[in-house]
Amino acid sequence: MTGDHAATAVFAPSDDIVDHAKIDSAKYEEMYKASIDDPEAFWGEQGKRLDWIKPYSKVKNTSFAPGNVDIKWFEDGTLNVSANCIDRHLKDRGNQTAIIFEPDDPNEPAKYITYSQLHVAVCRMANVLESMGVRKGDRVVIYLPMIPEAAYAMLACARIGAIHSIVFAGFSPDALSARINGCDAKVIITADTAPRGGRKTALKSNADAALLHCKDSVKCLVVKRTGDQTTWIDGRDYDYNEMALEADDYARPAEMNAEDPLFILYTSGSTGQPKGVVHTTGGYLLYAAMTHEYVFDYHDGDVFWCTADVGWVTGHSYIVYGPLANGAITLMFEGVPTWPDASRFWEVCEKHKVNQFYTAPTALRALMGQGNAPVEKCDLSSLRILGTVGEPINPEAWNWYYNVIGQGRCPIVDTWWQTETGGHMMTPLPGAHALKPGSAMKPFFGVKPVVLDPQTGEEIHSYPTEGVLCIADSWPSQMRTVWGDHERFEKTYFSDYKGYYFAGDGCKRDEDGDFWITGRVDDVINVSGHRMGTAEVESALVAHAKVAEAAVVGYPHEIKGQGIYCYVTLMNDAEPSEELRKELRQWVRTEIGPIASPDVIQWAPGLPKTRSGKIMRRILRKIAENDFDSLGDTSTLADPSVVDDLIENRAK
Ligand code: 6R9
Repeated sequence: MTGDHAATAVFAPSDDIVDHAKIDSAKYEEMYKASIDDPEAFWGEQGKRLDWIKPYSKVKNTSFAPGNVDIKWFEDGTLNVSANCIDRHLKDRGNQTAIIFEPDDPNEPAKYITYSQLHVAVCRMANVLESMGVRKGDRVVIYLPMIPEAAYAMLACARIGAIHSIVFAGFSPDALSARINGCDAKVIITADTAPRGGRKTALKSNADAALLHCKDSVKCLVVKRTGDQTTWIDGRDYDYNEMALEADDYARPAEMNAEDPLFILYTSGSTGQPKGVVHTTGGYLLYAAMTHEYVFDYHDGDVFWCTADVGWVTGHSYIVYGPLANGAITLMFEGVPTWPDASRFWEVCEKHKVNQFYTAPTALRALMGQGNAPVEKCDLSSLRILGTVGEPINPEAWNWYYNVIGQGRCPIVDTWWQTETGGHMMTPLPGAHALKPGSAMKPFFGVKPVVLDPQTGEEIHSYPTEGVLCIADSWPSQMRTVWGDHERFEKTYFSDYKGYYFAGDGCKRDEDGDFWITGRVDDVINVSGHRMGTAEVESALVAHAKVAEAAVVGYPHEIKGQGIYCYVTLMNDAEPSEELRKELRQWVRTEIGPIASPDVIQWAPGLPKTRSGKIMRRILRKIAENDFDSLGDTSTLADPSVVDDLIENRAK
């Protein structure tokens, strides 16, 4: 991932893509310049995408000043998010599908929920919540699988002005109770049990276990997904399906200030307990809608599929809020990519004629390891735009995605952003940019990325260059605070580099001014005085035909300062051997250079990943350091047992 790469591989969009696109390169330049030269005018105009109850007269009032970080957008305007995502579409597209629900089991029929049906379902859920005592400003925790009721619940909260906090359905009871207590929720919404990959998660019993550690007053609203038997506590547990039948099918949307919180989403940082990231109403929705339209070049009638879970920010912005604000057709998938087999994603694309497909590199690498046969049996001709999010994508996965999935026809938007940023920050636009595999390319409108020298904190203006990635000014969907702890907000994001939002990522800016995210800066290793992105070594390793996945960390090395420790997952048909180890070492030396020569290669049948698919390098670093006593919390891993295996087989 260097400037050299950038110079050799460039993929310009086809004429078809450019002709169809809402934004071409001239338009991008013009709009980007306008957004930076005069943010007030630019966002004042863009704000008209939303329906306001009371229009705003002020647009931007933001400060990153040390000790006084304060972010407000459209501060005197009022609106309602659910009215913007539903009611305003009823006149023209009441009978159009809003949500396609594809269940875990391919033999269970899909559901097509129109905007009119969505309206009724959301109003009913809003009335159910009100009848349980939920009022404007109250917090509601949502612990649901990927079923339409998850979207109803989010929008029902928005409708009455309650603040939702979604906890990913894969989290444990402990994580759940910590979040219920952290935001002092009045109600938690869950389901009986949740099918996923042919198995079932006992959500209600997890909620029961969590609620043992919460205030007695917390109520539990239970959605029926499978009809499985669950324990029931009268007075605490409420039956959603029964109550919804009785509930009125209209609820008036509450008038909310643009700066009223819409949701809290807990996310982990490099230190301490997870933080409650707070997003507000007006700026967030506007930015989610605008990025959804332009980044995916969404046109009316397109079928958009984001494979994330609503428990992560990607699901919030690009399954629910962005698409629905645009009157789009959004697909919600309950299952996993590899069940019943590795063609599931592609079968769903064929079945629903998906036009935009948005997923994570980790899923692509896993599927790539299964070969091309599962893809080739499906008709993927409906696909027009592909997207990735969550981590840097290595060129091999990128090429596979581009050539095998997109058949060389579909631009890939590599979208760099964070829970904290609410929406895409850097990404190519399909009709505007020639792609470079692995580069997030250019800032979205209104985003001012800067590269700082990590030692001096000074802005680096020349390029090619490398440094820490910061954002110099506010954008509408920026997080506003950490729930209940504004000081932590300032300390985490604004204290290392004063006057800037510090994202925690490092980046390169190549000779064309295009950005390459190199990963979290805490993942940077320093080998014999050479700084290296662990992602670079990983990328080299996975470029080898026998490697499915790799994670690289630094570990203390007597002579070099830090050595390079590689965890390598081989392809199904490859056998670990001493020869292969040598071959891989030589391979990396040839790919990057002798300074990147791996010191240790450990075979890893599995890597410790969070349930959103991020490799937990913190744990891998500890294992590499032989420090097994301070692995920290492993309960949030998708499969905690891989850690035991890695420890047992730690390379000597
Ligand atoms: C949306 C999301 C944020 C962190 C971020 C960065 C990494 C996300 C990326 C990417 C390289 C991309 N990240 N997208 N790195 N290229 N396209 O993932 O939010 O879960 O908060 O993670 O993910 O390191 O700082 P979140």
